Amino acid sequence: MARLVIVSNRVQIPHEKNPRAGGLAVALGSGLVPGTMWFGWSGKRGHVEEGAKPALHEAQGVTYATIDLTEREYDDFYVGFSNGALWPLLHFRMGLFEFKREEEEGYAAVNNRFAESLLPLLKDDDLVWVHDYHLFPLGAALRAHGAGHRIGFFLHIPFVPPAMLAIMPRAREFIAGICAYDVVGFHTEDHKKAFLECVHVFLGVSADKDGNFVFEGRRVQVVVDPIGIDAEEFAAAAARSVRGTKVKRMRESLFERKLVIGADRLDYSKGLPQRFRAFARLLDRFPAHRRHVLMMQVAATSREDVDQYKQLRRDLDRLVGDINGRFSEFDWTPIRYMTRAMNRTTLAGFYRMAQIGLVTPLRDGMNLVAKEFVAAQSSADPGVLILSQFAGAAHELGEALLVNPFDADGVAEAIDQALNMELGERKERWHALRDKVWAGTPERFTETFLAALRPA
Ligand code: ADQ
Repeated sequence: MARLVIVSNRVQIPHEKNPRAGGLAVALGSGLVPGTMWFGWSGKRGHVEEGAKPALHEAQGVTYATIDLTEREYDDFYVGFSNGALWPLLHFRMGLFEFKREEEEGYAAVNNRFAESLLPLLKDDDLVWVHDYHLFPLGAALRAHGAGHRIGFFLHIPFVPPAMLAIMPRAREFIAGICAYDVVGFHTEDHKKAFLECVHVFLGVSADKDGNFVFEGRRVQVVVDPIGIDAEEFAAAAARSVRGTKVKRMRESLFERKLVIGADRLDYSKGLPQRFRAFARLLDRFPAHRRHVLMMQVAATSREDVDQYKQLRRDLDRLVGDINGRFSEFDWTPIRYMTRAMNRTTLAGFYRMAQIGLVTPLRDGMNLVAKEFVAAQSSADPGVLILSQFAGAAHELGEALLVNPFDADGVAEAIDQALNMELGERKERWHALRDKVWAGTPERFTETFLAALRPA
């Protein structure tokens, strides 16, 4: 069988200390089978020798091949174009979009260096699967160096309609570059539709009803493939964790109060200021909940070299201080806020003991926290998932309480509804969600994509 070669910006080698919070690492980590090669950036930066070869590392039958970045490449490719331009734009945040031509060039140059470093490692019949927005032009760069492989691309974040993409200089070339792939995958029909509209507007090419089109002689297939989690494993971790000392300490600290939990990377796409304001709105409008509920937000710091993230962190510190200052009583503080990553098993236990999972991104490709919250619940007394209608997960998890995260009153009302929800309704909603979350395994995600990528 053909070997699978996964390419992503950052490679997560299993022995690495302090694994980072982040959906891609979690999702790919559990889908890797022996024989696979995973290629990408080591996370190290500094001096890079001209023509340096990738470092190779073997673990559990998987080959990890990594390259380092120079400081300049890190600034232009990662901090600049990937996270200062593409990330905000594709999350519909045009006001945060910062375009600099030298960063766009740095982005293209790093993609080119990825291609040059990867190509000598490839065997003729390898299937190459490229992941995420850092590497949009990698397929075209590989082709430019002569790669005739089947190459696929999966985007883990949303895609925008043409009117928005138009703010990107050279939007046409950007879209044309993506068409160097044989297969392009998205989490939802919406993202796929937006991409095909861009193909139509910028390239003048229309897809057939299945999302296939031909551009410059290459047939491109566009697929929808929602990512999932290993629910069985996460549920077991949650069940284990609730018997452990951390959950016990947590329970004691609550004094029978209800717990609303949020866990995210500290990222403006996750809607944290809006979430805190909605919680304050709950306390304002439904004062009976004061002293009987508290919200815990675990926000793992992320992309700390990007200016917008530094600003967000300062804004959140102040906002939480304001809300706690305003509502706290001598024996109750409404919001517990931690800016760090938490051990996955502990987090699973906290999800299980929480009455509400508050997952309210302003835009999200999928959002795995929503699925993890569902997986962690006990069937006897499940908590309620409150989910943003703008998360990709909302397409699947319709039995959650769906909210518009921009509407503080609406979110406050949903929290009130969830706090008052009878056990019967909670069970009914959870059973429906459970079936969907259990069906969407990482293996299914990989298999669906590879079925499209394998040669006919
Ligand atoms: P992310 O934006 O990173 O992923 P998400 O899908 O929610 O978002 O995944 C986050 C992961 O990190 C989850 O597994 C979660 O448990 C973990 N995590 C979050 N906060 C944590 C904390 N404080 N401590 C420890 N762990 C924490 C991107 C896209 C998503 C898409 C994924 C996968 O933005 O939309 O779902 O890729 O495709």
